[in-house]
Amino acid sequence: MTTLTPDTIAHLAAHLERAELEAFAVDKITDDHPGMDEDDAYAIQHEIRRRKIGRGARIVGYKAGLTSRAKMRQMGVETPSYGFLADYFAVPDGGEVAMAELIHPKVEPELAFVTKAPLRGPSCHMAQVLAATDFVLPAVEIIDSRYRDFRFDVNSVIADNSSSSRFVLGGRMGRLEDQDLPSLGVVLEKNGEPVAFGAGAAVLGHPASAIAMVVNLLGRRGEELPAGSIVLSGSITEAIAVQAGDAVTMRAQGLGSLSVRFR
Ligand code: 0L1
Ligand code: MG
Repeated sequence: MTTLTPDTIAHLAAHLERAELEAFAVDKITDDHPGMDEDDAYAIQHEIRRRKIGRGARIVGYKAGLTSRAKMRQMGVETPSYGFLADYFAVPDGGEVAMAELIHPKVEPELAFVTKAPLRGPSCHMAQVLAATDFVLPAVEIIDSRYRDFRFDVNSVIADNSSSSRFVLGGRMGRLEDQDLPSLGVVLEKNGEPVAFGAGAAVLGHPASAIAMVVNLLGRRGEELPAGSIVLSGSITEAIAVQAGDAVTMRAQGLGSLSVRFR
Protein backbone atom coordinates (compact mmCIF):
# COMPACT_ATOMS: atom_id res chain seq x y z
CA MET A 1 0.00 0.00 0.00
CA THR A 2 1.42 3.34 -0.98
CA THR A 3 1.09 6.31 1.40
CA LEU A 4 1.93 9.04 -1.17
CA THR A 5 -0.68 10.35 -3.60
CA PRO A 6 -0.32 9.54 -7.33
CA ASP A 7 0.52 13.23 -7.93
CA THR A 8 3.35 13.17 -5.39
CA ILE A 9 4.70 9.90 -6.84
CA ALA A 10 4.65 11.44 -10.34
CA HIS A 11 6.31 14.65 -9.08
CA LEU A 12 9.09 12.77 -7.25
CA ALA A 13 9.71 10.52 -10.28
CA ALA A 14 10.06 13.57 -12.54
CA HIS A 15 12.39 15.24 -9.99
CA LEU A 16 14.70 12.19 -9.67
CA GLU A 17 14.70 11.47 -13.39
CA ARG A 18 15.62 15.06 -14.18
CA ALA A 19 18.53 14.80 -11.73
CA GLU A 20 19.66 11.64 -13.59
CA LEU A 21 19.30 13.06 -17.11
CA GLU A 22 20.85 16.44 -16.28
CA ALA A 23 23.44 14.99 -13.86
CA PHE A 24 22.88 17.10 -10.76
CA ALA A 25 22.70 16.01 -7.13
CA VAL A 26 19.60 16.44 -4.97
CA ASP A 27 18.72 15.93 -1.30
CA LYS A 28 17.25 12.59 -0.32
CA ILE A 29 13.51 12.63 -0.89
CA THR A 30 12.67 11.26 2.56
CA ASP A 31 13.75 14.66 4.01
CA ASP A 32 10.43 16.04 2.67
CA HIS A 33 8.51 12.73 2.82
CA PRO A 34 9.67 11.00 6.02
CA GLY A 35 6.61 8.72 6.13
CA MET A 36 7.08 7.19 2.69
CA ASP A 37 7.43 3.41 2.66
CA GLU A 38 8.95 0.77 0.40
CA ASP A 39 5.82 0.53 -1.75
CA ASP A 40 6.00 4.30 -2.36
CA ALA A 41 9.68 3.95 -3.24
CA TYR A 42 9.05 1.22 -5.84
CA ALA A 43 6.03 3.14 -7.17
CA ILE A 44 8.35 6.13 -7.84
CA GLN A 45 10.97 3.86 -9.45
CA HIS A 46 8.31 2.25 -11.68
CA GLU A 47 7.01 5.70 -12.65
CA ILE A 48 10.56 6.63 -13.76
CA ARG A 49 10.61 3.37 -15.78
CA ARG A 50 7.21 4.26 -17.32
CA ARG A 51 8.46 7.73 -18.29
CA LYS A 52 11.50 6.25 -20.05
CA ILE A 53 9.45 3.63 -21.92
CA GLY A 54 7.10 6.44 -22.96
CA ARG A 55 10.04 8.22 -24.59
CA GLY A 56 11.08 5.07 -26.48
CA ALA A 57 13.64 3.47 -24.13
CA ARG A 58 13.63 -0.32 -23.87
CA ILE A 59 14.01 -2.09 -20.52
CA VAL A 60 16.69 -4.75 -20.97
CA GLY A 61 16.74 -6.15 -17.46
CA TYR A 62 17.23 -5.44 -13.76
CA LYS A 63 19.95 -5.09 -11.17
CA ALA A 64 20.09 -6.39 -7.64
CA GLY A 65 21.42 -3.81 -5.18
CA LEU A 66 22.55 -3.80 -1.54
CA THR A 67 23.36 -7.52 -1.79
CA SER A 68 26.32 -7.68 0.58
CA ARG A 69 25.65 -8.34 4.28
CA ALA A 70 27.84 -5.34 5.15
CA LYS A 71 25.80 -2.98 2.95
CA MET A 72 22.47 -4.33 4.26
CA ARG A 73 23.66 -3.83 7.84
CA GLN A 74 24.84 -0.31 7.01
CA MET A 75 21.43 0.53 5.48
CA GLY A 76 19.50 -1.23 8.27
CA VAL A 77 17.64 -3.53 5.86
CA GLU A 78 16.98 -7.28 5.80
CA THR A 79 16.46 -7.58 2.05
CA PRO A 80 18.33 -6.22 -0.93
CA SER A 81 16.67 -3.95 -3.50
CA TYR A 82 16.37 -3.85 -7.28
CA GLY A 83 16.45 -1.32 -10.08
CA PHE A 84 15.73 -1.52 -13.80
CA LEU A 85 18.25 -1.35 -16.66
CA ALA A 86 17.31 0.75 -19.69
CA ASP A 87 18.96 0.13 -23.07
CA TYR A 88 20.91 3.39 -22.98
CA PHE A 89 22.63 2.38 -19.69
CA ALA A 90 24.71 -0.18 -21.65
CA VAL A 91 28.33 0.73 -22.43
CA PRO A 92 30.34 -1.56 -24.74
CA ASP A 93 33.35 -3.46 -23.43
CA GLY A 94 36.35 -1.18 -23.96
CA GLY A 95 34.03 1.83 -24.26
CA GLU A 96 34.08 5.25 -22.64
CA VAL A 97 31.78 6.94 -20.17
CA ALA A 98 31.58 10.73 -20.20
CA MET A 99 31.88 12.06 -16.64
CA ALA A 100 29.81 15.08 -17.72
CA GLU A 101 26.78 12.75 -18.00
CA LEU A 102 27.15 11.48 -14.42
CA ILE A 103 27.40 12.96 -10.92
CA HIS A 104 29.85 10.91 -8.81
CA PRO A 105 30.08 7.39 -10.28
CA LYS A 106 31.45 4.29 -8.59
CA VAL A 107 32.19 0.91 -10.17
CA GLU A 108 31.21 -2.53 -8.92
CA PRO A 109 32.31 -5.96 -10.27
CA GLU A 110 29.26 -8.18 -10.71
CA LEU A 111 27.97 -11.18 -12.64
CA ALA A 112 25.26 -10.74 -15.25
CA PHE A 113 22.73 -13.53 -15.64
CA VAL A 114 21.03 -13.73 -19.05
CA THR A 115 17.76 -15.66 -18.94
CA LYS A 116 16.25 -18.03 -21.52
CA ALA A 117 12.85 -18.54 -19.85
CA PRO A 118 10.49 -16.25 -17.93
CA LEU A 119 10.67 -16.24 -14.12
CA ARG A 120 7.83 -15.26 -11.80
CA GLY A 121 7.68 -14.68 -8.02
CA PRO A 122 6.68 -14.64 -5.23
CA SER A 123 8.33 -17.99 -4.43
CA CYS A 124 11.10 -18.18 -7.00
CA HIS A 125 14.20 -19.91 -5.64
CA MET A 126 17.78 -20.27 -6.76
CA ALA A 127 17.21 -23.60 -8.53
CA GLN A 128 14.58 -22.05 -10.81
CA VAL A 129 16.97 -19.19 -11.59
CA LEU A 130 19.72 -21.65 -12.51
CA ALA A 131 17.33 -23.64 -14.75
CA ALA A 132 16.17 -20.44 -16.49
CA THR A 133 19.68 -19.01 -17.01
CA ASP A 134 21.12 -19.17 -20.52
CA PHE A 135 24.63 -17.99 -19.54
CA VAL A 136 26.51 -15.67 -17.20
CA LEU A 137 28.94 -12.90 -18.11
CA PRO A 138 31.29 -10.71 -16.06
CA ALA A 139 29.88 -7.19 -15.67
CA VAL A 140 30.89 -3.83 -14.26
CA GLU A 141 28.01 -1.84 -12.86
CA ILE A 142 28.50 1.93 -12.72
CA ILE A 143 26.32 3.27 -9.92
CA ASP A 144 25.62 7.00 -9.59
CA SER A 145 23.29 7.95 -6.78
CA ARG A 146 21.42 11.13 -7.54
CA TYR A 147 21.71 12.05 -3.86
CA ARG A 148 24.30 14.55 -2.70
CA ASP A 149 27.41 12.76 -1.33
CA PHE A 150 25.62 9.36 -1.58
CA ARG A 151 23.65 10.43 1.54
CA PHE A 152 20.41 8.45 1.54
CA ASP A 153 18.25 5.86 3.23
CA VAL A 154 16.88 2.71 1.66
CA ASN A 155 13.54 4.13 0.47
CA SER A 156 15.25 7.13 -1.13
CA VAL A 157 17.66 4.77 -2.93
CA ILE A 158 14.91 2.45 -4.22
CA ALA A 159 12.99 5.45 -5.58
CA ASP A 160 16.22 6.55 -7.30
CA ASN A 161 16.29 3.25 -9.27
CA SER A 162 18.80 1.80 -6.79
CA SER A 163 21.48 4.18 -8.13
CA SER A 164 21.44 2.49 -11.59
CA SER A 165 23.35 4.45 -14.16
CA ARG A 166 25.47 2.44 -16.63
CA PHE A 167 26.72 -1.13 -17.03
CA VAL A 168 29.33 -2.92 -19.10
CA LEU A 169 29.17 -6.59 -20.12
CA GLY A 170 32.18 -8.42 -21.48
CA GLY A 171 34.58 -11.30 -21.05
CA ARG A 172 33.34 -14.75 -22.05
CA MET A 173 29.90 -16.30 -21.79
CA GLY A 174 29.96 -18.97 -19.06
CA ARG A 175 27.58 -21.91 -19.06
CA LEU A 176 26.38 -22.66 -15.54
CA GLU A 177 27.32 -26.32 -15.68
CA ASP A 178 30.96 -25.21 -16.02
CA GLN A 179 30.86 -22.66 -13.19
CA ASP A 180 31.12 -22.78 -9.41
CA LEU A 181 29.70 -19.28 -8.91
CA PRO A 182 30.24 -18.93 -5.12
CA SER A 183 33.98 -19.60 -5.51
CA LEU A 184 34.43 -17.67 -8.75
CA GLY A 185 37.14 -15.08 -8.04
CA VAL A 186 37.16 -11.54 -9.44
CA VAL A 187 39.72 -8.73 -9.40
CA LEU A 188 38.92 -5.09 -10.07
CA GLU A 189 41.75 -2.92 -11.34
CA LYS A 190 41.91 0.85 -11.60
CA ASN A 191 44.63 2.30 -13.83
CA GLY A 192 46.42 -1.05 -13.85
CA GLU A 193 46.47 -1.46 -10.03
CA PRO A 194 44.31 -4.11 -8.31
CA VAL A 195 41.91 -2.21 -6.02
CA ALA A 196 39.35 -4.85 -4.93
CA PHE A 197 39.10 -8.67 -4.81
CA GLY A 198 36.27 -11.03 -4.04
CA ALA A 199 34.42 -14.23 -4.84
CA GLY A 200 30.82 -14.81 -5.95
CA ALA A 201 29.80 -15.97 -2.46
CA ALA A 202 29.99 -12.32 -1.34
CA VAL A 203 26.59 -11.92 -3.05
CA LEU A 204 24.13 -13.52 -0.60
CA GLY A 205 26.19 -16.74 -0.50
CA HIS A 206 25.40 -17.45 -4.18
CA PRO A 207 24.76 -14.82 -6.88
CA ALA A 208 21.71 -16.76 -8.17
CA SER A 209 19.99 -15.97 -4.82
CA ALA A 210 20.09 -12.29 -5.74
CA ILE A 211 18.37 -12.99 -9.05
CA ALA A 212 15.63 -14.95 -7.23
CA MET A 213 15.22 -11.97 -4.86
CA VAL A 214 14.69 -9.59 -7.82
CA VAL A 215 12.13 -11.98 -9.32
CA ASN A 216 10.27 -12.21 -6.00
CA LEU A 217 10.20 -8.43 -5.52
CA LEU A 218 8.90 -7.98 -9.10
CA GLY A 219 6.31 -10.67 -8.34
CA ARG A 220 4.96 -8.56 -5.47
CA ARG A 221 3.96 -6.03 -8.12
CA GLY A 222 2.49 -8.74 -10.36
CA GLU A 223 5.36 -8.56 -12.85
CA GLU A 224 7.46 -11.37 -14.27
CA LEU A 225 11.04 -11.32 -15.47
CA PRO A 226 10.85 -11.95 -19.24
CA ALA A 227 13.09 -14.44 -21.05
CA GLY A 228 16.13 -12.69 -22.53
CA SER A 229 16.55 -10.37 -19.53
CA ILE A 230 19.93 -9.29 -18.20
CA VAL A 231 20.07 -9.30 -14.39
CA LEU A 232 23.09 -7.91 -12.55
CA SER A 233 23.79 -9.90 -9.39
CA GLY A 234 24.98 -7.16 -7.02
CA SER A 235 28.56 -6.26 -6.26
CA ILE A 236 31.18 -8.84 -5.29
CA THR A 237 33.37 -6.15 -3.65
CA GLU A 238 32.90 -2.67 -2.22
CA ALA A 239 32.13 0.05 -4.79
CA ILE A 240 35.17 2.01 -6.03
CA ALA A 241 34.91 5.74 -6.88
CA VAL A 242 36.19 6.83 -10.30
CA GLN A 243 37.17 10.12 -11.92
CA ALA A 244 37.86 11.44 -15.42
CA GLY A 245 40.97 9.75 -16.82
CA ASP A 246 40.47 6.47 -14.92
CA ALA A 247 40.56 3.12 -16.70
CA VAL A 248 38.83 0.18 -14.97
CA THR A 249 39.27 -3.53 -15.74
CA MET A 250 37.42 -6.46 -14.19
CA ARG A 251 39.00 -9.93 -14.42
CA ALA A 252 36.84 -12.95 -13.62
CA GLN A 253 38.27 -16.43 -13.10
CA GLY A 254 37.65 -18.49 -16.26
CA LEU A 255 35.42 -15.78 -17.78
CA GLY A 256 37.96 -13.32 -19.13
CA SER A 257 38.01 -9.57 -18.58
CA LEU A 258 36.29 -6.35 -19.58
CA SER A 259 37.20 -2.72 -19.31
CA VAL A 260 35.82 0.79 -19.40
CA ARG A 261 37.36 4.27 -19.36
CA PHE A 262 36.06 7.51 -17.87
CA ARG A 263 36.70 10.79 -19.70
O1 0L1 B 1 24.23 -1.65 -6.77
C1 0L1 B 1 24.23 -1.41 -5.55
O2 0L1 B 1 24.39 -2.30 -4.68
C2 0L1 B 1 24.00 0.01 -5.09
C3 0L1 B 1 22.63 0.16 -4.57
C4 0L1 B 1 22.35 1.55 -4.09
C5 0L1 B 1 23.20 2.02 -2.96
C6 0L1 B 1 24.37 2.84 -3.41
O3 0L1 B 1 24.22 3.70 -4.29
O4 0L1 B 1 25.46 2.66 -2.87
MG1 MG C 1 25.50 -2.97 -8.06
